[in-house]
Amino acid sequence: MMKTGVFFISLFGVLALMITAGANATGPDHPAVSYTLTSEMKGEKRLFVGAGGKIKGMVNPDLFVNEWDVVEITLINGDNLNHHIAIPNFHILSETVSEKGKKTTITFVPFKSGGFAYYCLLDNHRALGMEGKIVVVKK
Ligand SMILES: [Cu+2]
Repeated sequence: MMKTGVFFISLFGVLALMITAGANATGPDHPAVSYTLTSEMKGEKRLFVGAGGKIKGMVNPDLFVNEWDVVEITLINGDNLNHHIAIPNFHILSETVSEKGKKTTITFVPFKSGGFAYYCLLDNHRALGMEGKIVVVKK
């Protein structure tokens, strides 16, 4: 009886620790910063457009992040063309979204500071304008 009681108290302690740690942690479920982009076509142009927050309505916005923070970027298909988001400097390539309204999210940790391109390589979209910059600020 006594042993069972001790076990439950320890278990509760461990759970409480896990919950506390979870609340403070950053990780894929707790990004330090998140941005949302929508794909748009304007005539021949293919573009990323900011979909909320500080970058709302901005074309191919600069995305400011801190080095070593967990960063989340969501791309929403806004035009029914094939799109993805690639950031080769951080070894990132999202899934392709092909239908209007479909989303894909990438999560990564920028491990070096500087300016790095993000773009869509599908169907010549990068050459047609679908490219922006991630600005990683040194911590
Ligand atoms: Cu594209």
